Amino acid sequence: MIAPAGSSRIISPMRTLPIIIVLIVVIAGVVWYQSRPAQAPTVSVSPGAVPAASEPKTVSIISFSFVPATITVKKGDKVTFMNNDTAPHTATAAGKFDTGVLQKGQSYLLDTAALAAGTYSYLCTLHPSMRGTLIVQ
Ligand SMILES: [Cu+2]
Repeated sequence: MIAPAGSSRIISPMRTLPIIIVLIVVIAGVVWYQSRPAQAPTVSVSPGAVPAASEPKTVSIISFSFVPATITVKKGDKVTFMNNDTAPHTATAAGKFDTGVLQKGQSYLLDTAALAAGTYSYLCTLHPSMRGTLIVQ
C-alpha cells in the first residue's frame, strides 16, 4: 500500500536528519557525563566535630586530684580512669560505677553505655576529699 503523496505520515530524510543529529549530540553528552572522572566526595568537617562514640576520654588521677575534675561524654563513650599518682585511689559513684582501688599505673575502663544520661558525682573512697564529676549526655 502506497501512502498518498504529501501525507504527513511520510517522513523525509531531510526532516529526520536534524532529529538524528540532535539525538547523537544528546547521547554523546550523556556518555561523556557518565564517563567523566567522579569528583572526590566532599567531606565537610567542622572544627571540633569529632565522632563522639570513638573519642577516647581519660580522667587522670594526679596529686590526689581527678584531672579533669569534670568530664562530659556522650552515652556510650568509654572513659579511662588512669592512676598516675603514687598513692592508690578509686573513682566511685556509689551504686553507679566504681573503679575499685587503682594502684599507681593502673587504669579502669568505664563503659558509659551502662549509665543513664545524667550527672554523676564521684569520689575516691580512700581520700573522700577527692571529688570529680562525670556528665553523661
Ligand atoms: Cu584517692
